[in-house]
Amino acid sequence: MTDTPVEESLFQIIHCYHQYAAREGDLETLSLEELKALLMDNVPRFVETLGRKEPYSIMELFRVADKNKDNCSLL
Ligand SMILES: [Ca+2]
Repeated sequence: MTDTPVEESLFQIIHCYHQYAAREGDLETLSLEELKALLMDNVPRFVETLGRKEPYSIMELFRVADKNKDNCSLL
């Protein structure tokens, strides 16, 4: 059985996450720099929208998503 389009998209997102998470430090988490690179390289229009219309910057997005509150990585 082949993957559905949604499954294929999810696998691509997971693969992308791991590619960027492995760039520095913990291989399983995204640093702020890794998150910035992932967003700028893969969803530039989304990032542009954040800067123009939404009060959240990438830093704010990172802070909110920082579940363990270590200010240095996202899981
Ligand atoms: Ca990392």
